[in-house]
Amino acid sequence: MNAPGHTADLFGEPAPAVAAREVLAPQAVLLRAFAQPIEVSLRAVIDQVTAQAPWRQPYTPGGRPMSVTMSHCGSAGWISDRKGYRYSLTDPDSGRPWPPLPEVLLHLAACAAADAGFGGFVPDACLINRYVPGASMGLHQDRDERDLTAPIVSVSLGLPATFLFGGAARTDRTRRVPLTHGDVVVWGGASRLNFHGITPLKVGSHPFAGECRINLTFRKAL
Ligand code: MD3
Ligand code: FE
Repeated sequence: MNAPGHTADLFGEPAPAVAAREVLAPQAVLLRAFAQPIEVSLRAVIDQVTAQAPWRQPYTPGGRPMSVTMSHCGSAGWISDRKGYRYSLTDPDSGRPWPPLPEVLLHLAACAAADAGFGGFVPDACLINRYVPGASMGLHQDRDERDLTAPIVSVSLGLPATFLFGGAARTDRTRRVPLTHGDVVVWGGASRLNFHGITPLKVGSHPFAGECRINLTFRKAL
């Protein structure tokens, strides 16, 4: 699908039939700036969600603080505590269900997934990670979701970051992929269990998120 309000429209050019795509690996597709046309709605829904489920710093099961802060929406939220990593139907900080997954986010995730060849993607969890300068995410796999045939859709917002894209084994060599505001990546099938991470965020400022980077990941967790 065309990203709504694509800037090409402003210049009277025909909108591209599909977004510009870069294939990172089999079934890992980067859609550059795909989310940019709806950044104003994204800012609004992130503010709504984080008003209901405030940013919090997760701790590893070993008791070490992670450097990102997180919020969640959807029927399931990812949590980490002394008992391990898992999805929970309620926010442990409030005891209430997570805020609902806004329609605009469901639509964005489904459109991006369909563009990358994963039709019918209906996520039930959206993890929201916030990075400040120096914050990073070490190499890991995402394997807490029940249905590993569903893709993960990620949306990068605010400051740029360097994404580390590895292989099926922790020791496989990693590729560095710069991700900037509005970039959307769909990871499924053959790449769904690849190791990945984010290098320490560099200092900077961006109109969308000030001195931060925000990443949304859409998952089918339940
Ligand atoms: C590749 N987040 O929340 S998003 C995470 O930018 C996470 O905050 C990073 O890794 C971030 O778990 C990276 C891109 C991403 C997400 C899931 C993947 C890439 C992936 C799953 C499999 C392969
Ligand atoms: Fe991950």
